[in-house]
Amino acid sequence: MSQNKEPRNPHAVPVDTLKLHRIDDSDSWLTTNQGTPLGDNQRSLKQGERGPTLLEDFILREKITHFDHERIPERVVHARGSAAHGYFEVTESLSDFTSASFLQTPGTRTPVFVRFSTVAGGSSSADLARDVRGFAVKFYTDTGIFDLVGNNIPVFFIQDAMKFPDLIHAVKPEPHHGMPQAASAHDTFWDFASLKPESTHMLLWAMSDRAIPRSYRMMQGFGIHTFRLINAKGESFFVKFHWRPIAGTYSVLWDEAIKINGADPDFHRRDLWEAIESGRHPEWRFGVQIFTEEQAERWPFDILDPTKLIPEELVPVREVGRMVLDRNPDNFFAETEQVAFHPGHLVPGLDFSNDPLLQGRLFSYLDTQLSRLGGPNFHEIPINRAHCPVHNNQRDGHMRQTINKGRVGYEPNSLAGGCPMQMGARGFNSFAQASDGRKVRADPERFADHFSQARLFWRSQSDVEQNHIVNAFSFELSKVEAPAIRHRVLVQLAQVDGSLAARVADGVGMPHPPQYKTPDVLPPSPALSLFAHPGELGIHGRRIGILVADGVEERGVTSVKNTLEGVGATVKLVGPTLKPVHSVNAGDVAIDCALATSPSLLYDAIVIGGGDAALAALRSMPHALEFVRDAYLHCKTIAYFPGAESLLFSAGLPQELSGLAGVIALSPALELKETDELTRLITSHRHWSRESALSA
Ligand code: HDE
Repeated sequence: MSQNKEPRNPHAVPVDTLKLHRIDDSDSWLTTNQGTPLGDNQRSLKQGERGPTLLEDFILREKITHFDHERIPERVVHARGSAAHGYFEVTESLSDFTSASFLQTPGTRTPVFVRFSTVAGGSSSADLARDVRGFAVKFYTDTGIFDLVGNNIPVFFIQDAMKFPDLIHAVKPEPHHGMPQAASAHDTFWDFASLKPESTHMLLWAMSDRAIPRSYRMMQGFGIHTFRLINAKGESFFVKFHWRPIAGTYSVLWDEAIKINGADPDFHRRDLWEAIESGRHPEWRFGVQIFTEEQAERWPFDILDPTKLIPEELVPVREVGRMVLDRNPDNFFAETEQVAFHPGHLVPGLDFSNDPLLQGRLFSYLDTQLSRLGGPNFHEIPINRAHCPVHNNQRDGHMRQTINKGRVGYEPNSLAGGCPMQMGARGFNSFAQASDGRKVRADPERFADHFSQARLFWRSQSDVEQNHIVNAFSFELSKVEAPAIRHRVLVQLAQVDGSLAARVADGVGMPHPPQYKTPDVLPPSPALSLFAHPGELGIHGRRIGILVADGVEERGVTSVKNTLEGVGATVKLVGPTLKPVHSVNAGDVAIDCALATSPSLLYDAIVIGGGDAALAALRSMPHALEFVRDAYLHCKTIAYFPGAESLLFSAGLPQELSGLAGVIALSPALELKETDELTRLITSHRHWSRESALSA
């Protein structure tokens, strides 16, 4: 490059500010990883133009070798995930209960990195699998890293870590043919589940709509296990951790989920990314259920059993903080892939309980990082580094970054003035819990009740949610080939509720199982319904698709778009192609998405623009008919301008539109009462009465 030419990379830092000794004045040259500038990055080094490639080509070998090793082993579970940066802010001091520094003073902010994930699928599987979602939060506190590695469901399949490899082997693709990907609907999963009755409660959650969330932004999070808080006086309290989305808890329908997986397998990943990019920062409230050992003794379930929850009606959730995700990662691999969570990353003021599943996890996560991230120095990868000082005498190891200085690598020492030294009472100290048990492989007595809380969950669901649970069991079991396994699951369900078992049996086409009488140990808990958490955001952050074509009446479309965007919704104009459409009255209208790539599955509600020619054209397009039909089947709000009735009828809507739940006619002038009603309908998410009418 000559002295006068601009560097090719406009973002390059001027070389004089870098003060590097380079061969000329530009930072835009390609180099090897050793900094050697490349003369040619197009061709390998050969013996003549038509000759063999030479082994001596260190440039080619370096490039290909690096490429060959670009992938690291994916997580054995939770391989598919998406993450974001943000902050946690304490809103109510917990100093009476814990000395954890990040929970002391209202207003204190702690940086966080949060990774959401599915469990069973590989890293390239689709987002809308029926599955539990991981909800892992890394708090970079001023006294070290605290990882709250939870899920979006408050209980788990098994009670003891010993069974985790079996559970995962059962749910993962069957080993002989590697199928199915990211799905529990196969024999080995239900074989295992039906032989482990402790899984029953979790099975009901996994077959509920919790397992097909509308968005990561709309999921609750749970620490699941009981943890301990320890205050400055050394007193300990038990605690369960909760995250509640301010966007409310919403899900999609199963028919929608399987279609979204084809239309946009990155649906959740994209949703999270776009929400943050557009400034609609996802937010959760942080809640705690605090209780004492004496309280726990009186309850009919064991608080060390991770297949049980504590109903909020028994111990209310106290909101003490909020978490906001406001920055997308810069690099997926460096951050989302390399982040290493571990329930054993704990700070002073917190401690574990003896939950045997949690105890096993304390071994597993450190162990898995050694093989996934290559060695014991994974804490030096930028995303895993503590934000407070780290001083110890650990040394060396694979890929060590720190260059430790001096000759002292031990403690106690005098040669380094005794540093670094232990902190005593102000440092991390485990709660001195008394323990004098016999060495046994055995469960506490209350671990044996596998059905009371499954029944509690079932009885706490609305009719719509119960229908969806029945449908999900029926779908999954219809994919199970061995009749004996299907039968065992039905017997398992009969111990939860006779009608549930009978309805699933009908759904699968099997005889009804015998009746059981499981007592109602706890009253229903309304908080366990998805519908109990509508959120605080209305239609803010919702996606609305407006269907238009050449000949559209522009006035109404522009008004509805502006109105909905004005209240925080994302609005996309969907046309036959990306070409702007001609309007009858105001020139061309720009299109955001083409119909074939943007089905109504990707929207929370749809609007059909007016204009006779536009509607006549849309009526002849199969994708347009499908757009409307799916929105109707999935119980979404459908708004339409004059003349669109014939498109709705062609798509299969009943001839009598007035009085149809969630279907609203708009006038081109778009009156205030119409927009108010439209906003109310979209806020209510789905119009379930249509679903029952459709299945009747
Ligand atoms: Fe995990 N789990 N798990 N798990 N888990 C992993 O750690 C494991 C369990 C959870 O976004 C792995 O770094 C065992 C319960 C989340 O990176 C691994 C047991 C809960 C994530 C592992 C459990 C979870 C993981 C895989 C039973 C909810 C994703 C890669 C004793 C409270 C974290 C990794 C991320 C990941 C082991 C049970 C949540 C293998 C042995 C219960 C959210 O270490």
